[in-house]
Amino acid sequence: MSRSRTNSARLFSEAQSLIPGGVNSPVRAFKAVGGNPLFIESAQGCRLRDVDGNEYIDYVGSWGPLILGHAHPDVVRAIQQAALRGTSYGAPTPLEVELARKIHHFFPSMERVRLVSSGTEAVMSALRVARAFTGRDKILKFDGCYHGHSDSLLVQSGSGVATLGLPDSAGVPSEFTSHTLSIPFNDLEALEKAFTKYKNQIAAVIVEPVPANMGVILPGPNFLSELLLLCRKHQTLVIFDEVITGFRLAAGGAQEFFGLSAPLTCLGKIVGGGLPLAAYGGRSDIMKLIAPDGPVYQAGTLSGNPIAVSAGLKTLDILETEKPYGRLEKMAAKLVEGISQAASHSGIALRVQRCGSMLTPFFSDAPVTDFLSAKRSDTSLFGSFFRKMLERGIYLAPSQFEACFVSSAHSDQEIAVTIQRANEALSEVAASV
Ligand code: KE4
Repeated sequence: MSRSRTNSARLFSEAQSLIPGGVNSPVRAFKAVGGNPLFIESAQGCRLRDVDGNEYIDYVGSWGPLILGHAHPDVVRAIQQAALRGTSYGAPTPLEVELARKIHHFFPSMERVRLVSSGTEAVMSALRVARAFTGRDKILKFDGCYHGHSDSLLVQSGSGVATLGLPDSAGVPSEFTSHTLSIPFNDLEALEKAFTKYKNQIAAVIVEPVPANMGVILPGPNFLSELLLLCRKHQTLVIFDEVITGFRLAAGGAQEFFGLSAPLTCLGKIVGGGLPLAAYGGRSDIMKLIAPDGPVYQAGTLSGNPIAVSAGLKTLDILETEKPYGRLEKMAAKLVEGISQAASHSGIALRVQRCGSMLTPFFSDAPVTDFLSAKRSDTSLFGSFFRKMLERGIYLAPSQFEACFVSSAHSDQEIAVTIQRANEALSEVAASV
């Protein structure tokens, strides 16, 4: 039974006459999965409601921030109370000190923290201070990882760049990316070769410790620890881009999850509780270079604004008291098991890769270990699966090169319903090939 989408369609056509692609961020456009984007009216817990009154179980969670689900009452109350005291002062507040202390508590490697308004800003700033600290220019990233849309990082990017099949981005002069190296994820040999070729030139290696922007890909058993050792040997800093993994894999992110420590870390999404807030930070001897203490300039009108900080603080407080990670892990594992069984019943080659409560169904019969193998998966089957799940009221990430997220607002009941709907959808997909 197809759902009415007339209001979404009308709004999308109007939006396209005012906003590029009708969306304020490309991945929302459904370009890779076909059909038009839904316009959302409201959300509560793990459910979205679109402007045509259709309801969906949501596994996007605003691309990661909503680990507690939508409109958590305590988070909403914190936002309301903060707003009554003013929305932004452009001056320091006690809340920012409290949030910096809490971030340091969960991420001991972040001895000093600077709050900003987006993950892109956090990464841009971390790269700048890494270059200043080392006096080197080159940055090394991994194919398929996405670190926001700053010019020098739009090289072999994942997320929306991969979703749209863009080579990189127009409008970025080659000089701006001439210091950016990109090698395959999970390839330590390529990293060693880069260090040999660019001896003493690489300021930092930036990595999503568990990439989610080419779909969820697991680091090889010793990849991250070996990467950290190699970088230390070559006096190259490591930036763990934990915009997605931070507070997602564990309260202390991938660093707690794997028992590692990075000189610099970027956070976003969950740390802002769904409001525009991100952070970068790390060793105090590096961060002391940031203005006004040092010569590295970085600033922001709304950095650390009390509304976003209140939402972030309340979110971290709830994560600290409720400790949902074991339950999130169990629900996500059950979901993966159920979808995998459904795929094998229908004879579809599907591997669901998961780390903690983030997961991606790859239509591939081989393990997906890097960008090349991710791009070998059948994106048209993914699109067909996405549309059939959407028809059945399940809202997955509208791209093969993204992650789905389970929140603490999901329950075993929603997981069971999702598995049932995946069974139906995959049988239909199998029948159509
Ligand atoms: P923002 O500038 O979008 O807040 O963060 C950039 C960023 C940095 N690092 C990582 C690992 C990220 O995943 C992101 C942003 N993630 C995408 C989704 N994969 C945001 C969604 C969008 O672009 O609309």
